[in-house]
Amino acid sequence: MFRKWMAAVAAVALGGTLAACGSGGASGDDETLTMGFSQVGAESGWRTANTRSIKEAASAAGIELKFSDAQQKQENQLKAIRSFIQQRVDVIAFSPVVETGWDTVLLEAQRAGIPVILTDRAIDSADDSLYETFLGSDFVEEGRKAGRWLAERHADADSVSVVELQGTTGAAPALDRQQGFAEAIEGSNIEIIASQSGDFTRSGGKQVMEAFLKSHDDIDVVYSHNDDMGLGAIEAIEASGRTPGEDIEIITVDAVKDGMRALAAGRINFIVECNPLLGEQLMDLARKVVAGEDVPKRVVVEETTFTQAEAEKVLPDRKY
Ligand code: GYE
Repeated sequence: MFRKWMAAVAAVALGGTLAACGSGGASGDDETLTMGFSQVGAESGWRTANTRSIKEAASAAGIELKFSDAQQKQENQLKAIRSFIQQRVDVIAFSPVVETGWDTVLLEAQRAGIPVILTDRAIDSADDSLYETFLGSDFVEEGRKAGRWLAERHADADSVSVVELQGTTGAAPALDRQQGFAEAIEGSNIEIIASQSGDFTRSGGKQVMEAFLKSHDDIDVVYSHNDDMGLGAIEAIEASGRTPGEDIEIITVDAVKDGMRALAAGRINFIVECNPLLGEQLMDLARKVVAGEDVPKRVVVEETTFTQAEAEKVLPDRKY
C-alpha cells in the first residue's frame, strides 16, 4: 500500500494520471495481489474439494488469500465482505450461500472500487454491474440431466413416486436443480410426492429421509440435490430394512469420491457431475479483472453424468 501511494504521488508530481493504479487496493506489478474470499461453509465433500482447490490455486498463482468460512450463514458472509472492503483487498470473490440480499454490500464494494467475482453460486439481483463475472456450473441443466435420465429409464412405468432432498433453502443450486428436474419430468409418469431441505449435509439428508420413510410407503426414487444428502438417505433407507439402489433408486448431484464409490457399489443409481475445482480459473479471472482486462460476464463449467458402470471405470482417477 505504501509503495502504491508513493507511486501515485510521483505520478501526480509528474503530471501523470492515476489510471495505472488498480481499482481496489495495492495492485502494482511489484506487489502481491490480495483476494478476500468468503466461502459458504464446510457442509459437503464438494465444498471441501472447492476450498482446497481455491487455496492451492491461490498459492500457486502467488495470490495472497484472505479466506473466511461463513458456516452457511449469510450474515457471516456480509461481515466478511465488509471486512475485506475495510482491508482494501484488490479483489473480492465469494460463493453466495443464498441468492438474494446482496445489493447493499456489493454497492459498498463498488463504491470502494473493489471488483467482485461470484464463484460457484449466483445472486439474484437486477443490477449486474455489482459483479465482474460469475464462474460456476449451470445448475438448471444439472437438474434437467437428472430428470431426463429418470424419465427415460422409467418410460414404460405406470407411475414413479419421487421424494426430493433439496439443498439449502434459497441457494441457487437448490432452486435451480429443483427447477431443471421439474422441467424435465413435466408431462411424464413421474411425480414428486414430497420435497424438503436437508441443507446439503449428510445428517440433514438422513433426517429428512427418515421422516419421508415414515410418512410415505410408496417411495420409488430419491432425487437428492447433492451426494452428501444422498449418502445420508442411504443410511436411513438401510435402517428401514430396504436396499438402496434396488428397493429405492437414488439420483444425486456432485460426483465426489464418496458418491462415486456408492454409485460403483450399486447403492446410488445415477450421478450428475458438478465440478468443484474452480480455483485455477478463479485466480486467472481475478488477475484479469484487477488488471482491467475484459472478462466474460459468465463462465460456465463443463460437466458430465455417470452411470454405475461409468463410475467404476473412472473412480481410480477421480480427483475429488
Ligand atoms: O452441489 C453442494 C454444496 O454450490 C454447487 O453446494 C455447490 C453445492 C454442491 O454444498 O454439495
